Amino acid sequence: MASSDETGLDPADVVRTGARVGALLQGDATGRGLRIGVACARFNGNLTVRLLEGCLEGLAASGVDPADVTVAWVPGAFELPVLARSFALADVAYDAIVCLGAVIRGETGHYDVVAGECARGIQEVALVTGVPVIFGVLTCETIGQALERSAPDETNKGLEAGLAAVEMARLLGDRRLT
Ligand code: INI
Repeated sequence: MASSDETGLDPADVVRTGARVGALLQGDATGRGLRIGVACARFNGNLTVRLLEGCLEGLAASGVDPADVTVAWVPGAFELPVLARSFALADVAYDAIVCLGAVIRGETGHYDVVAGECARGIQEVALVTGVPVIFGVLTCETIGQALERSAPDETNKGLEAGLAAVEMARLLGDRRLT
């Protein structure tokens, strides 16, 4: 299988293609002033807390003020969409929402239902409300894979989710999209 090193976008290509169009829009990693809601599942909590650590690290590294981050826990991944919806509709205007969870096929007979409905619901909230909702949910075959994807390093999927939240909040905040 190709690694993301092989398939990732070369920044030079962004510059090259951007020079051929009227406007190039992309988010950046400037988190200062952004309000972020983080929904985290308690199920498989020894894994999701590792995602949460990574996410908070990514937000802080982007300059998001910790006082502007709200974390809420739900029982499991199935409940993440309804919490994301409440964040998105809250009077506090969250600029982005991150959903964190871990669904492991070997551990559940209804993996497909939990993982599928979680993903579908999260996307629905984002599309209906227009607030970016980031899918930081591990869907793995084994606990080993889940541990690997929540490792305390730059490959942590919670870290990626935090960075994606800042990027999407900044992109959708561009005045050419408002
Ligand atoms: N919730 C998860 O977050 N991960 C799982 O792997 C999982 N399994 O294995 O079933 C899981 N189930 C709980 C589910 O998310 C709900 O909390 C529960 O069904 C109550 O609605």
